[in-house]
Amino acid sequence: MAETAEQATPAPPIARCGFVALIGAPNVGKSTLLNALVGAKISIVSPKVQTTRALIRGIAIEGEAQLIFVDTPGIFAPRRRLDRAMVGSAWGSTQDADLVALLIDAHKGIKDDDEAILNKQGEIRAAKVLVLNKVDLVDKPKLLNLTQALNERAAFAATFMVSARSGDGVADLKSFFAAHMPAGPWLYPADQISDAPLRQLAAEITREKLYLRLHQELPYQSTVETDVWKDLKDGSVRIEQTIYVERESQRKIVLGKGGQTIKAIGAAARTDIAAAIEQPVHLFLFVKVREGWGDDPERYREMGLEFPKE
Ligand SMILES: Nc1nc2c(ncn2[C@@H]2O[C@H](COP(=O)(O)OP(=O)(O)OP(=O)(O)O)[C@@H](O)[C@H]2O)c(=O)[nH]1
Ligand SMILES: [Mg+2]
Repeated sequence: MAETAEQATPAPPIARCGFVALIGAPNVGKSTLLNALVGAKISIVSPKVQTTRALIRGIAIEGEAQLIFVDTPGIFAPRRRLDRAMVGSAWGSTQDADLVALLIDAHKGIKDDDEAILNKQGEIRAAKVLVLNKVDLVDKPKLLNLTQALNERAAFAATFMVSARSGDGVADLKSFFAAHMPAGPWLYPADQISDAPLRQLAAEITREKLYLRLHQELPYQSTVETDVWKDLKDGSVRIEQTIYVERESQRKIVLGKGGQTIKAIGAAARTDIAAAIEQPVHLFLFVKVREGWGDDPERYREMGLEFPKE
């Protein structure tokens, strides 16, 4: 990843480079699509809504184009301060994008959150494409009706039908993006696929395992931070992370009976972090109660989000 910058291949003489923002309601498959477009796990995925919390960039090369994909938090009607920060960052991504891809879950169809997003498409200056995702779950005739209904709602330059999970249609989508990027020099070395610091990537992986393990309300009341990252002489890394929750009762849930839950989360996270950084990892997880962390500006800085005033 970032460490390999020195070995970069130079950009071709007639280069293209641009930003593609992936937006949509929660759970439509934005992060899965980002990972499929880049061909590596950059952004965490879970069956729960509101998994992605901040903008995550994944970088790919297609021909002479460098594509910088921006995965975004799902857009929904925000209630809490954290929701507002997440939704604000998602809309913000559309302002800096050369192309905006609006994802719709083709299986679920047009829901309230999609409606609200469609109503604001006029505010996006960049060209827009429509991406119907999860087509592996839908019959063809339904897709055609949905395509028609959506294209009546906003001016999309093109419509794509993909399955981010199986990879179906993703190559065509990527070619389209590449052909529509503006001319300009590459912004990243050719072999760089992410710009996230490893500490952040590691914290996200642990949060994913927490989400996958605990299915109740809890995930939204938790956040993970990497406190210590120490390279050891034997080539391994010692990583210490804190899982913040809001109440003692939640801390007990994360720990589990005899510490079983946290142990399982730690084991799963350690394996994935080690694979991501290609080094052996010693992972130490701590769980702390921090009441109202959702109103603490420092937590937002750690997540890469702006702190909304209210
Ligand atoms: N069947 C099917 N499931 C998919 C597809 N793409 C994503 N999913 C599943 O949908 C769920 C949500 O995927 P994510 O990629 O986390 O969705 P997201 O839009 O990033 O969600 P938020 O970050 O919460 O906004 C996961 O369980 C994915 O495995 C697809 O093409 N087909
Ligand atoms: Mg996501």
